[in-house]
Amino acid sequence: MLHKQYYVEQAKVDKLISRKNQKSEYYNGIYDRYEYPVLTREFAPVYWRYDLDEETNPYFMERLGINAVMNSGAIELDGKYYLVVRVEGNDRKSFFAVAESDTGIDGFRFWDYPVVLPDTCPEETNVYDMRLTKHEDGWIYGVFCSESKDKENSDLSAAVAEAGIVRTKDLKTWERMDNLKTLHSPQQRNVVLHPEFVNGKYAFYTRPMDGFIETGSGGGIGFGLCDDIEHAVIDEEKIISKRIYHTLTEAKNGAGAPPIKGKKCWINIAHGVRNTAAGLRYVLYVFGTDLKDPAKVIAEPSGVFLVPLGNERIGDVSNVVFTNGAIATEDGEVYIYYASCDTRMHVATTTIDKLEDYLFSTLEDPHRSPDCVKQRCELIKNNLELL
Ligand code: M1P
Repeated sequence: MLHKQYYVEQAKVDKLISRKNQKSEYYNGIYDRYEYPVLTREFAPVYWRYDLDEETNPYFMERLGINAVMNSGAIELDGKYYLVVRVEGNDRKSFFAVAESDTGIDGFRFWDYPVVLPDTCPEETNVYDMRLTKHEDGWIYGVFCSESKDKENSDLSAAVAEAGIVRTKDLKTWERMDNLKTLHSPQQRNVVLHPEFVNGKYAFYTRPMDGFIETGSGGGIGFGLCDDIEHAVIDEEKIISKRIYHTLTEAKNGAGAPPIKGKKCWINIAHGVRNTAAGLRYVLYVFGTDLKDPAKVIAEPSGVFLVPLGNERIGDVSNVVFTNGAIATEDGEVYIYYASCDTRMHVATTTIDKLEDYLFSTLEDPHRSPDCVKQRCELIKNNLELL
């Protein structure tokens, strides 16, 4: 017989998992948003958080709390939707855990145990934000941030971010490769593996950074090739999506979900960051790259794609949306998984056709207010002729 509170807490988890999600009233024609998050910390199994033994936990106290579930890699396998979730414990350390769903929009249930990665880096303090790539070499790769203390810097918060690489076939057994080395960038975060070989090599989207928070001279999202995925080294990083003054990428940007192969381009969903009086604001944007040359940007719609709205603006790190996983099904449906405020996970759904229409028919940013007014006047004039 377990403590009676166990049954109360378990019923709460079960209720959340069985709750049906539905499209919200939000409309922009580009994607649908949903009424409920797909995962919050309250979805974490009771047996992850409480000691169920009445002798050692007579007050049924939470012993290992979960603070947040966020930035998740995503993959579809045999018709099921899987997230490799960044779970943050009350101790601030993140780890990965798999949650699966039959629908992709609700019913996400965590597997019993978190992912146990090979512990190959003694200095590594934290791991987070895994991007899952189904690569044409037959493996599923996970590329994540591996963070350690910057021993060269006496500032207690000074850290070093590298890209860790693991691979699996079943999301259960994981093999760890060497961390990615980029010869010209001291730090890396938001690294993504491209799903196909490019010129016979593994291709990565990188985010060169001078420091742990500031990208400094890092000019945006980079692209680089490497021969050996087990000991990955990138020499040249070509900046393909630049940081630009007075745009959503002014402070920094980073690749998000591994690119989705469309009919006209690779669809890249990334994040951009600008500084405000209220702190950094993270939003999503989309760009398209050439199907034969993914380092060549061929579609750059103006402005934001998805921003934090309503309750999504409230959380541990306010004013943030962040994606590192999306699923495109065989019939062209797209599930974009995004976290709000480093706190919870949501989904937005659309299609490859809609995303390509957005990419190629949305105007580009003219970069000056007078030209933006011209764009809008043109739209209004054409519309008034129709009304
Ligand atoms: O807090 C917002 C995000 O900050 C980081 O992103 P970036 O490297 O672009 O600054 C990441 O640590 C991410 O986990 C976090 O959601």
